[in-house]
Amino acid sequence: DTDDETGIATKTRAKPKRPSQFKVLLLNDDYTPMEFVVMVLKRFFGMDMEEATRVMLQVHQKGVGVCGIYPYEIAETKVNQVMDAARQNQHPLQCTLEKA
Ligand code: NFA
Repeated sequence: DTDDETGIATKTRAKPKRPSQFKVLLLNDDYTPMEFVVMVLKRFFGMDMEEATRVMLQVHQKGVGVCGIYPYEIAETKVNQVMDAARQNQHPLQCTLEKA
């Protein structure tokens, strides 16, 4: 770009950035049934039984686990889908976002 006042070239163009990615995290609690967590991971994150069970157990044992990494809008939609399903079934399951 060229500065209007001085004619000196200045860097005002935006750098082309990749769309930022967000981790969708699932948090452990003492009450949500393991089967419900597995169902959520299969339904909203496209996991098969084996992967869903592995991620559920990781959350159960370590307190938190990554369900997937997505662009912001998709990650937000998945958090809302999980939270809606948990609320409808009266489970305290918590799902949140974190910048990857
Ligand atoms: N800790 C829950 C139980 O023992 C299972 C669970 C796993 C809950 C992963 C939330 C996330 N019923």
